[in-house]
Amino acid sequence: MSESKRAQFEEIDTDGDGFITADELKIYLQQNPKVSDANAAATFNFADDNGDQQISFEEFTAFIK
Ligand SMILES: [Ca+2]
Ligand SMILES: [Ca+2]
Repeated sequence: MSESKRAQFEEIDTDGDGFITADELKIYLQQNPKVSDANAAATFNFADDNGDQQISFEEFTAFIK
């Protein structure tokens, strides 16, 4: 369970720095062309619980559970 979340997190975190940025999330979401820039940004802001413009693994797991 947590293993698959980690794998998904690492798939989105393309530069491997341990945080997902808005650009990384947008690129991931737009693999599905139905996701607009605005929706990607809204998803990012929702997941970024502490507002530091990065999604940590902790925030990510809270977001997708
Ligand atoms: Ca990253
Ligand atoms: Ca954050």
